[in-house]
Amino acid sequence: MELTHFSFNVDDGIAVVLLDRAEEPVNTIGPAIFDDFNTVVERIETDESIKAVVFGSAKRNNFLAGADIRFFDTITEAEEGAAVIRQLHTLFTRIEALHAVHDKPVVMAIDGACLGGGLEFALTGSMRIATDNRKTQLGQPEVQLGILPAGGGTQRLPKLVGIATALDMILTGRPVRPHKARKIGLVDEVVPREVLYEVAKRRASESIGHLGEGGGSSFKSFLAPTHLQDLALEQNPVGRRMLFKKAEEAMLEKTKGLYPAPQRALEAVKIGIEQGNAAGYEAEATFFGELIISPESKALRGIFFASQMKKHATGISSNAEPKQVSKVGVLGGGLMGAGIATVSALKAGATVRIKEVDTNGVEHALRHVSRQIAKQVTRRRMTSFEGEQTMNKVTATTNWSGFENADLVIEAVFESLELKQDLLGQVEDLIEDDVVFASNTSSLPISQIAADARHPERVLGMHYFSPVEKMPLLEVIVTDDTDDRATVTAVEFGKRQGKTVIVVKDGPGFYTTRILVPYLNEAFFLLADGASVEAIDEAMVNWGFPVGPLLLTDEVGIDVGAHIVKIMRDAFGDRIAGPDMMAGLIEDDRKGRKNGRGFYLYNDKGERGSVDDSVYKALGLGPRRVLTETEIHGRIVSAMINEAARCLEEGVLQSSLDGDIGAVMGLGFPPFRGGPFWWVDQVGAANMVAKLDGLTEMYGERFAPAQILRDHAESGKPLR
Ligand code: 3H9
Repeated sequence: MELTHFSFNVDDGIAVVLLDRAEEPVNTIGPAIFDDFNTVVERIETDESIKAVVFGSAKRNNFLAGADIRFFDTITEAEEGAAVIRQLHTLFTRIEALHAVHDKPVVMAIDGACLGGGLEFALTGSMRIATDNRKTQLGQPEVQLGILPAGGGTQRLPKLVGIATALDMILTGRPVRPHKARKIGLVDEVVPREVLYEVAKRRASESIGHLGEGGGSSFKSFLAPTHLQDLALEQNPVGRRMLFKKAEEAMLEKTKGLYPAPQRALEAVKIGIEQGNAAGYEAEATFFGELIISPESKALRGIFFASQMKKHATGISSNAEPKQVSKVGVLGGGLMGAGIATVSALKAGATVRIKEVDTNGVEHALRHVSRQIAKQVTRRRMTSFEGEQTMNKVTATTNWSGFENADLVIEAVFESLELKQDLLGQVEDLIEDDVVFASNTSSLPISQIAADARHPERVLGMHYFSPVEKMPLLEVIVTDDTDDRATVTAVEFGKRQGKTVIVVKDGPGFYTTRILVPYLNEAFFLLADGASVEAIDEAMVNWGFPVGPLLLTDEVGIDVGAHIVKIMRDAFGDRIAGPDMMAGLIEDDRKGRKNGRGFYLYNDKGERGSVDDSVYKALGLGPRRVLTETEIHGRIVSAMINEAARCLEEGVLQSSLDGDIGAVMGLGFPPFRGGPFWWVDQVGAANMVAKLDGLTEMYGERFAPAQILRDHAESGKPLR
């Protein structure tokens, strides 16, 4: 038996089969290993000396990461996709039958990622044992790639953990950690990595002779009390109908019906429950075929690969080496500063010194960090000892003590050029010549902040997004003077903080803020043209943005928005000027959520209510009229995309891929549309130009298409 992707050892009647795609960084499943897999199963079925099986992985921290996502791009027809899935179903059904039919219990020994098809494979076993390794996670992330679990996940998972829990995992794509997996009955035991195979072999041996108790749904898990409760509700047709209805409502509320994959996944679960496994598997295959060639899935896969590529990117073209950062100084312990401190200690493992103006600020900053760490402990992502150790890395002060040792200083104070310049000057008096200074500004040009710097080559921007702990993007901004060493230091440290990093050229608004301004401005133009606040925000949410532009203005702060819009207008002139409504709002003391007065009404607790109709009077606007959603999102999105294209044309962006990553991860551009450039490729650059030309005719030069769009319209070449 020649095997390329597995090792196979039989000891005392127990076959230990380890998957190892030696040539790949992680184990994945796809046609390339089907033959090997079938050979393994056949040997287990026929070799009488084998009484039980343990399946595991020869890779550290990785059990099986699911289907090989690269393979998906080779599928061009729905039927082709469905056929691959049927083949996989046959294989998985045979593995499930090893216990149920051949009386050979199968124990899945799981250490590391067990995702997608990986979990579906694990579900075919009689029992699952997982390690308590931090890298161990079990999940069905398929919807995040615009497909559904198609290796039996929509059928086996609900039977094991109950419909409600399975739907939660399948529809959100969120993985569970080992202890949670144990609690919901997904795994039977959680053990330290060191004893995984010893325990797995023992359990395999103990299970020999217990025919029928395995077969995909573990006997033990079935007896868990929470499980019985769920089953009582779920076995009752009325209860079940209610459950599916609620799950569908919650899903539609989130997806606005824009993502076909969760809808199909829910349908597949329902078909399996109501019509039986065979119908359920067939639904999986058919829906997979349909989804895998859908534009939504292609765009989501495009984002996955783009963010994987960014993990390897340094943002520079030379071989400059990054400075090793172990100590970070953070100026300002407000929401941004404290967030930066948190990810620097928690994710990057650095020692952090925060400087605040007074003891109140110090306390506030430390409390923020401590809360974030406590959350990790509660969620069992770290032990309380590790939590304490991490907290010990963070200190705060009202003077400059500790800053002289920093390897990197990140400034996160109020958006005032003078203040930032002044702080840079003071820091330069303290730090060594090779220490990098970063400003977390969202709009001020870095070259202006560095105007009087003694060492402008070590000054750059590190633009984080709020809340820092959650938002995945970091925009590193470099001036003509910034050297490669500083750039790569910021990029590598950003990655350690868990960020996807893009490097952009300095300029007003850099990339993300710059494309946000025309987007917000166009919302104001629409208000001036008679559209209502609700209509504008709803149209954008229905197009796929997480919030509408006017609610976003309330969230960011109308005063902050006005400040940014002014900076951009000063820099780019009328081309990027809005209808100048912010001043009227500020005069009417409207700053947004923070003072409870904005486009929306807020109660005493800061909870948002409906639109505040008095806002129109404050803006000097008359009665509203109906504008179609197509007109609203057509104008707003075109304004944003056109500005993104200018950023590419001017070299602010290093690539269109960065532009897509920045818009999706920083601004919530709908991921299923792939980002501004991916989207232009979908609609066609020629169509985009025609649309912008039409808008220019109607509304003026602000819509004049970027030259790069015209070039691509002419050449027909894609932007991505
Ligand atoms: C599925 O399973 C469908 C089924 O229901 C039905 C059909 C069977 N494919 O992230 P890392 C590569 S859909 C191809 O840096 P980490 C990755 O590109 C699939 N390649 O490491 C990178 O390559 P490179 C559902 C993959 O330790 C390298 O591995 N599964 C795949 O931070 C290292 O990755 C998922 O969605 C893949 N499936 O995280 C899982 N996975 O070094 C997606 C990884 O050349 N993957 N690579 O740039 C992940 O979530 C993380 O990669 C993982 C490791 C947690 C596994």
